[in-house]
Amino acid sequence: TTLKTYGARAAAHPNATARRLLETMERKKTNLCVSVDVTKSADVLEVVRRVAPAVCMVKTHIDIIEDFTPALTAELARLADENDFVIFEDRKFADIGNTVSLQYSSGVHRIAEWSHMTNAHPLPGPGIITGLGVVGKPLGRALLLLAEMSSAGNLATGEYTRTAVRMAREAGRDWVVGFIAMGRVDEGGDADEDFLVLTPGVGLVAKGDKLGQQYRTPREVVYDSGCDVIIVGRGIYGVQGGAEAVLAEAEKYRAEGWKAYEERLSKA
Ligand code: UP6
Repeated sequence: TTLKTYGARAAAHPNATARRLLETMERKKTNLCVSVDVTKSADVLEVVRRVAPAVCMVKTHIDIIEDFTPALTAELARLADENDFVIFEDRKFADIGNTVSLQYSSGVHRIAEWSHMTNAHPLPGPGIITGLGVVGKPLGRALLLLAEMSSAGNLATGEYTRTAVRMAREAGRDWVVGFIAMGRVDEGGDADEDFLVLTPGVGLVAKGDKLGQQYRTPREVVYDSGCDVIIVGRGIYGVQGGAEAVLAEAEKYRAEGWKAYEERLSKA
């Protein structure tokens, strides 16, 4: 997987959202996902409009927005089509199948309506995948499992991680398209298997925060660890210098991430 181009992987992928993501990555030459963790609708849209040319994906935490209305998610969906990126609501579902299908389809946020991709903890067992699939599969959405985490002391290690990968394989790639993980947790699979690995905890400057976050560079994540998408939050939207600086910083991460990918392709 790590030696194939994003474009070649797109052509062979059974899931429409994964295909769209991989095609976008190839076309825009970017494996950067910006995590827009700000709490006002106008600020979310401002950051998204700025970084749009540099990203393949925008990640949201819709439940942190203080002035949420459906106009925000409608505008995000419109911007995604206009600027060619995928929306990933980082909901981290973690309940029984019946509950998560309600949380995914209903409530104030109606995540399934506008978010192309979402994610779940494998903790509750395979019912969480099935429950989300009842809602998301008919819409052509895609699901990621959290196989590992970036924060210090997390419990998603060893046998837990291996079980997450097994659950994804059993669910089928037309719905579970990959993982949140720190590296290639999917080694040893069939030749035609192709999971996406999306990796948070990426920063060029900071090494961590006061609450256990741990950062690695785009190169460590993409070249050394073989991950597919780098997820960057505060390193981009938190940069000093206003809106201009945000795009410049996103472009810096895009260039770093793409260079690491190109070098990885010629590793062999
Ligand atoms: N995130 C992590 N680590 C994980 C899973 N998810 O940091 O293991 C998410 C956070 C945040 C983003 O919820 O939205 O990725 C990282 O933000 P940062 O770059 O500002 O640290």
